Amino acid sequence: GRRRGNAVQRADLVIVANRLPVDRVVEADGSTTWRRSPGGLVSALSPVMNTQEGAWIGWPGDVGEDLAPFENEGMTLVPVSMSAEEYEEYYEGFSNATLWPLYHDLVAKPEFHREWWDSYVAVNRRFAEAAAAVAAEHAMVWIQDYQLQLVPALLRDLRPDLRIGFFLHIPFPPAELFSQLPWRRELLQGLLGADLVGFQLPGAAQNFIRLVRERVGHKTHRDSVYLPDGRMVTAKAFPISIDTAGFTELARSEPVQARAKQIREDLGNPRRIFLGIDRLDYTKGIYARLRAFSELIHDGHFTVEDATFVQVASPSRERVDQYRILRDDIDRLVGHINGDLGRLGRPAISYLNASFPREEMAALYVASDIMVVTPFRDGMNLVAKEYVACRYDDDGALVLSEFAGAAAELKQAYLVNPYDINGMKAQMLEAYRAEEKELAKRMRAMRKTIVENDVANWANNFLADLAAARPGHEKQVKP
Ligand code: GDG
Repeated sequence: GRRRGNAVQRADLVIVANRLPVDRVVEADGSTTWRRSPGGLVSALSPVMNTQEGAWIGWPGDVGEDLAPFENEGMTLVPVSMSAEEYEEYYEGFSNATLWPLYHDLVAKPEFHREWWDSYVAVNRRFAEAAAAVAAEHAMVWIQDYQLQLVPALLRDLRPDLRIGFFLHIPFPPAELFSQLPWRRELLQGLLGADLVGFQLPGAAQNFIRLVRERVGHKTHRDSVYLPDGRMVTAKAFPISIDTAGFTELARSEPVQARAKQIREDLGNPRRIFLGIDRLDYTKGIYARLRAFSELIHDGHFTVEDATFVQVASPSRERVDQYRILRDDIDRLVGHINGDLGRLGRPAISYLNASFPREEMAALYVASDIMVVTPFRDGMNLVAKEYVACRYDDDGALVLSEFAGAAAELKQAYLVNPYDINGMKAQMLEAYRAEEKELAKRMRAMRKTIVENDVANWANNFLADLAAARPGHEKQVKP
């Protein structure tokens, strides 16, 4: 990308997210360029961004550097700088060791540190200032996720003319859990700076509304909050989705088909391949699902020749303590299971602690018979939807936790409670034994769901509601 110095075009649509939608690439001659990162959010938003003057504000991925805004594939990218200390306190600390476990049902114990909070406030302010500087008059600003919950209010203070939207990608906890947070009121006030606050599920929106009523004392009715200054905030569910057509096309492509066949052969052409794909995260229930699978072999329901489990765990947040502990636990469990149950050239579990290109992911989805998605709590879970998108022949089974947001839509999955190992074993076995006709009936219904609600629908629905919201200053009734 080329620098444009100070001549940054003011934008009508501004996305504010922790990360910029690009990754730095160092060319052979040592120069750096930027390549669009593969995320679903970028592909969902780039059509809308290209029809308007769009800007994206985010952290470029390296600490301690100051980069000027630049143009990339039709949008202005505005890098926000972060020191190494801020990265530790705002990102690894408050975002991922305080908010992440607190918002996921306390699956791990959240840590509360006042210095982390101070950093969170400082970094949120920097993002808000960057947004205020780049947004055109009456522009729409859409802020993403739990790292930036103070940005709506900080931005409204600077720019009351803007329409401000916020979307939370992770669950929003019930009052009983959220209330542990020493800064609960500040966070709620931060979110209330938005005109529209979006969640994955209606229950999360209700949790938010109840907390605002009880902890901030504002009047609420159904999905609306009425502020003393006459402004109104709407809290509503917008279940996120994937580029369904894009995944289906990729799955059907010749290279992915060939690679899927190769994968089955490499695994020794077992009758059934089970698959798990997750960021290596304690919310995802990887440990419990591998135990359930190993017990099915141990109990004699099938052998390692009949069935094998491929678990991809992509490295994530590796410097956060809880993630290191989890990695060690899973290393030990996989070693134990393969040592106990594996035969020469036939491990029970093929465990890959690595990231792969999108094409390889698609080939794994195509190659596998039973996708196992068992989070203890998950905002949505896109992996479940991606698997369904890749099963264009209406075959394959999805085993899905009822605690993933996706379960509200993918009702025909083999639903499980990941805390109930025996229940999980029963559903995995049922999926293993299911007749083709039964699988096709379920898969057809799930495919219909994700064709009807893809990520473009998600983005358009949110932006249409935000466009219809009246920005705060117009609603103020001055005595
Ligand atoms: C958060 C919420 C919500 C994973 N490993 C590789 C790879 N992936 C891709 C998957 C999928 C995405 O990453 C993971 O999305 P999930 O939804 O499954 O989970 P989180 O990362 O926790 O996402 C979640 C989501 O935000 C969106 O709102 O659904 O609930 O927790 O797309 O395919 N992709 C590639 N290589 C990998 O190794 N290329």
